[in-house]
Amino acid sequence: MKIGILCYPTFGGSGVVATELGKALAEKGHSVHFITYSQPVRLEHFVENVFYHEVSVADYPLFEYAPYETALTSKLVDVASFEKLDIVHVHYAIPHASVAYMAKKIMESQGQRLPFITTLHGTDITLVGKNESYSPVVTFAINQSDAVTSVSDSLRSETYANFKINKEIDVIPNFIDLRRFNKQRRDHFRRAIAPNNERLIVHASNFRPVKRVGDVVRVFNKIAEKIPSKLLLIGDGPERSHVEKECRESSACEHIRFLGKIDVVEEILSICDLFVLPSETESFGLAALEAMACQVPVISTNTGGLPEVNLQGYSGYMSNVGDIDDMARNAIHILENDQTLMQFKKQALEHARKFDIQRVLPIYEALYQKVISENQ
Ligand code: GMT
Repeated sequence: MKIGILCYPTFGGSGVVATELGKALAEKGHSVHFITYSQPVRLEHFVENVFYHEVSVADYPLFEYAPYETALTSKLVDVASFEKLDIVHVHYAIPHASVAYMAKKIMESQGQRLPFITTLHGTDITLVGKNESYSPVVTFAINQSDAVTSVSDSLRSETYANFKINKEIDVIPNFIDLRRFNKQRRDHFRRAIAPNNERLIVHASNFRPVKRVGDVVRVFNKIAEKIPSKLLLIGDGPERSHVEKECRESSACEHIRFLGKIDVVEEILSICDLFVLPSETESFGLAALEAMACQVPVISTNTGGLPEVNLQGYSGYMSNVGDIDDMARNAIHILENDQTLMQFKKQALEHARKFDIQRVLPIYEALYQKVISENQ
């Protein structure tokens, strides 16, 4: 198949899922065309059958806001016509679903077909999409999609609850490439970061308010009171300076390290003992799954799709949003005993295997085939 993919190219989960899916499809022999405004972060190496088309937005003094959607639509039409795309898969509804709809209509006017699938990822529904400045367009574009998928049951229900959707939404969970995300031997890193064999706690996110990174620090302070530990914070974003301030004021400040945006997150995860994800809302929690694949148990909230990823008492524990004491109690339970920790690590990996990309990829391929044949 010849597949076009629209996504955000940044560190966000939806862009990561789109890129990993595209690479895996290309490995199976499909031609995959990414169309976005910069090189997707996970598209770091040459992959046969993967093509990247950059969207450039022509500026003009009249524009207070440069019309990215128009430029993206034009690029999609151009690529679809020239490459003879069979289908377009858009990740994150805003603005990609309405862009794909517009492109489909333009192609139709030229006597060509361009069906599209919309995958909902979370904030396009739960935070941004339901805002009245976007919701009419999001609703329309979802309903016009040839197929709609969501990354968890929870997100599917939220979509039906918040929008007037007259289409079936298929749940296709996010996935993990276990060839990349697995526990690697990085003992020298561990010795450098935790010279006295302290426990290593980790968090990775885009440091947006919804991630509640301050709670990670609060939970860590409580853990560090009981168990010698270090905290590694991976990522960057709008909340980082607040969190840094909070760290400086915390009792365990000297044990907290900000690593910023690093590409090889799996190498850091490989040396860690516990992942903390205290999000306000999380439609799936891909970062938690990446940790579990590297044998890192997860302390998370029980919001959104997290219960579909983190199994209570098995791959880790879940607590109510903001319940620092409960999160710290559960963390200490996992960390205080070597045997318990080993057991949770093993179980985290076992559960992560259920999301192996090799299981999920054929589901997407079958959906593409179905949509293409319905549109012939
Ligand atoms: O979490 C973010 O802020 C990024 C966002 C995105 O769209 O890039 O992530 C969403 O999609 C991920 C991939 O499907 C999910 O794992 C995240 O749970 C989801 N984020 C939220 O729902 C807050």
